[in-house]
Amino acid sequence: MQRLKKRSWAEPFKIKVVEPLKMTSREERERALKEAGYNTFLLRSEDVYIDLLTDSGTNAMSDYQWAGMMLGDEAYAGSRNFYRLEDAVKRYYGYAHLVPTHQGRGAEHLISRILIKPGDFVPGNMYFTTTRLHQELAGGTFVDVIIDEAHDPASLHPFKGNVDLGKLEALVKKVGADKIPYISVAATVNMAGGQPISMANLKELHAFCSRQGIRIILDATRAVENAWFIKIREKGYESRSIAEILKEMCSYSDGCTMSGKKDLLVNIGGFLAINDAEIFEEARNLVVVYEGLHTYGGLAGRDMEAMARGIEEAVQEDHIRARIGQVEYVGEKLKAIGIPIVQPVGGHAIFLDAKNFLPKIPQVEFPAQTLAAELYLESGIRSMERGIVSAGRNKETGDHYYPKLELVRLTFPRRVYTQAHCDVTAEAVEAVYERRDTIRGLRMVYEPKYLRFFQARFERL
Ligand code: PLI
Repeated sequence: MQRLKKRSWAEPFKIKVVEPLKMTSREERERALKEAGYNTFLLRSEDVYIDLLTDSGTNAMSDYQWAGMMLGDEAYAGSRNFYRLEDAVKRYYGYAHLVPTHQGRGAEHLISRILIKPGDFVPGNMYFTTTRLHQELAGGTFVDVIIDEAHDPASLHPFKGNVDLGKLEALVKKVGADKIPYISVAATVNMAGGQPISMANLKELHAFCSRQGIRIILDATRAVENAWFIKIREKGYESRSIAEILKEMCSYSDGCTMSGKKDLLVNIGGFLAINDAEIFEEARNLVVVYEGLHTYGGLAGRDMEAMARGIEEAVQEDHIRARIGQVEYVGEKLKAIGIPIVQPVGGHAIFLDAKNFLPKIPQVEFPAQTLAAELYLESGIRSMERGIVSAGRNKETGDHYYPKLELVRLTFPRRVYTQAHCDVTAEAVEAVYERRDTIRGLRMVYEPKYLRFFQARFERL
């Protein structure tokens, strides 16, 4: 008799409520894809089998969070859930002041408006779509200061989210520190493949920025996932708790923007947290104009309660181990069959390297957009383009940005899919890979002005 020698890990939860999935026929998917203009954002959710479009707002809440929803205090002003959230943010992230917002981009809007003046430069460890747009709308110019390894899908650097201090220093020399209101630091870096920044790099950055008088604003959207990578990859952090690591990370910044729809295990919500009392005062004034009163910021009381409880759950070690373990499981499967993916595997998603997957399709024919469409057609699995379409256009030249990374993101919502769904996903990717030579690119036939990837439409070439 053969013995099972391996000891597997399993999800640290059991399932109490289920939502049926629908499988469609290839003909139905062909029709749905055409109607959606070959853009997975424009598909109807009911036409999707396994939805790996995003991990944003698609998480399964726990019974503890759902129970908290019933304790929503829906007062217009001074809801008790606001104070619960404020308390949780102070305790786990360590910032002095909190302004809730309806989601992450609400917080990005506020901080960009408050700190950026026309003509300013905002460096960052790679861009995120909404973050950069808010910086540009406020009159700033984004400057990428991430290490070069981040742009190379094959580089095995353990902290591809690190800031290149040489690049930052060069920018300071060129434009002057007074033209740099803050550096925007993402942890993890979504567009680089969910890659973490190291504590050592954060520490060095903090020392440099303190000398120059430049603030650090953390994009803490997936900072808990980043904390996990620090724990398992960075010397000296092996026996520190995720909560401790998270708080230390935040201590090297002046504030953060947060999309609670990721780490914090909710379907909606976000916040701006900041140490500086004057910036807080300004944010509290502005939030009333754009989001809602400063004690709800566009959220219901129950949403704030769910987010406060999500903060507590997010840092639990068995949760975060399983969350990232699931993504790693899919990554290992794909690597084993030779699928080109961004390595090391990041925190929230597998990123297929579309340039290598479909080498015959030039970047102007949107290889990643094409691959996402083909994967849907093959299997009903929805993924997302993170390449030339997402990068948008240079506002000066009007030409596309041509990012080195041309990726398709298979994003795993937290606590939603099982290992069997992961297996089915890997098999679907393999099936597309086997017929890769027959796949043709796309032409863009409709291009919206802002964040074009959401609503652009395409036709097959
Ligand atoms: O979608 P929002 O407005 O709650 O958050 C914007 C946002 C900010 N920073 C980072 C790193 C994000 O990943 C982010 C949103 N991400 C989405 C929607 C995603 O699918 O990755």
